Amino acid sequence: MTIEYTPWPDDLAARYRRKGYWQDKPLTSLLDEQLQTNSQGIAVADGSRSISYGELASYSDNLAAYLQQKGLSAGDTALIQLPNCIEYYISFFALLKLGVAPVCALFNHQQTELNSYCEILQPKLLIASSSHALFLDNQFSDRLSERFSCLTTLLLDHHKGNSELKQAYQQPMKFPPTHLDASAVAFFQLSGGSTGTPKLIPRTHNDYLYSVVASAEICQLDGETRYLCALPAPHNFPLSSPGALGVFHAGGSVVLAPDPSPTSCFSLIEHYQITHTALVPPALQLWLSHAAQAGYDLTSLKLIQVGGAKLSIKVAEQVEPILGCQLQQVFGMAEGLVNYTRHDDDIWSVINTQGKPISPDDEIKIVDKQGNNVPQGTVGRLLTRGPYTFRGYYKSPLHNADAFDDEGFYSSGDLVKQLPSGHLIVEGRDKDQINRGGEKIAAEEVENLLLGHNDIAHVAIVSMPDSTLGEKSCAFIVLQENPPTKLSALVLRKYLRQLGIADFKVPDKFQFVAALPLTAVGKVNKKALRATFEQQ
Ligand code: OOB
Repeated sequence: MTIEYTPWPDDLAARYRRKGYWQDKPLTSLLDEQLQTNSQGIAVADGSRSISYGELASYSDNLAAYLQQKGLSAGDTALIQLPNCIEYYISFFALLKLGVAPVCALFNHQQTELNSYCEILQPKLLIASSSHALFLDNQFSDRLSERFSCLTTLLLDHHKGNSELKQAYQQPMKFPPTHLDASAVAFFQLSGGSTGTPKLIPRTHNDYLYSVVASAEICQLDGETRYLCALPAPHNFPLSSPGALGVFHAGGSVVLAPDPSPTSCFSLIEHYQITHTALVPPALQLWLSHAAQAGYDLTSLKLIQVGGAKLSIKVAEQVEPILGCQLQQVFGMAEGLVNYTRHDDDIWSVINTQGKPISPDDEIKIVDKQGNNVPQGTVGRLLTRGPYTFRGYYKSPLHNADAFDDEGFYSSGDLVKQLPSGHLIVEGRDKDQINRGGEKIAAEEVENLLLGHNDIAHVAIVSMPDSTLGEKSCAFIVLQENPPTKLSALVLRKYLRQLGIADFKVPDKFQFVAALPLTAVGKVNKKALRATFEQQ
């Protein structure tokens, strides 16, 4: 059985192979290579524990064999939700070795998100952690198993003490290497989204491995790299840009932090002599303001990557003087395209641009509303295709018809301009999404949940400027006539939390209005709603 996805056209696939981007090797090959030469080297540490490359390889073999015995096989899918811990990479590689494609939920996702992923993927396996409130007892996992009959295997990781997951990966078992088709789907990335239902992004072994290997080279990772993974481990940035997978490819070590706060990270930087890390802009701001008085030695840091949301020039300028290391801006997306400022870029480009694409074969179009190319240096909508940019969301033909142009370019929803050097500057966004300090909120998803409330007639969620997060979210609410109860922000927050959505999606502000402004064609005029904050 194979997992369906929209393939690249034959001529482009042939080109990507000819140019050596696609090597027809599975993603797991980066682990096999370390096993040959560096099996004693530390692959991952999470504060109190560490495992070598040899252990990562054998633990993931053991788990793959255990899951095979339980009936999982190539072409199946799985849902993983784990905090930043060693078990995340063991599970990820075990599933890849089996040919089972996981979607890796973020740890702050709640029942609404997990239900949606199960709905789309119909996974056979769930790997979750009892350190998440949803899995403290069996209520939610029982409900999932009842609702999704495909879900036959649940592996819970008990944070402290023994668990089925730990027993499974520690029990030595032979897992004979199986042939993996490198053009098949390896796993699913999560889309930041701009629609009512979350979308999944199939990533193949070939395309993902290329982005990892090329990124590791651009960021000059090597066996001495010690990378602090403080953002959620499954996110595309800390996983592949070059992220943990790039570090594994280079034979360095990944150190996991529970979150990107200075309190969690600074002692780890000193202890492990961290050389590289990846942050979102709000976390960088905290690092800058705490570096001096924290009393930790941060001098091992060589490179701080910052991405996920626009970095202000003022903050970018402070990185070298305060943290004493190089800044790299990263503008990427789970759908594929990743841009980096380079080591040999001039200071101006590092501070003022969001970098240039990984690959000479990343094709960029910048177009106006009618789809015509704009003159160079003019702001327009960014479209892209290339050797690691996907060609379609999983099982979403209608949405795909809008998300791609007729040449197969993906429309990212970002407004950018390109300099003659190829560097891109992100100027804004033309998608119904709020970027809350790097965490993406699809407005429609939360609007639909609020519309489920009996007393709400209309709702529109837009971004409002915020000095720390860049943007926060505001819900404009029109109540039904004569609602029986008095609705307040407090009541609506509680309502959303009871439905179970990630906390960052709960609007920061609720504004009750008599009516929503409409455009000439009768759509909600979100531009006008956003403008109300500019006037304040
Ligand atoms: C990364 O991936 P996603 O999928 O969470 O979000 C992608 C979107 C982009 O389309 C853009 O709107 C925004 O996030 N974004 C940035 C940015 N980096 C991402 N906007 C302005 N400046 C930046 N530097 O966020 C992601 C994936 C891989 C590497 C880095 C970030």
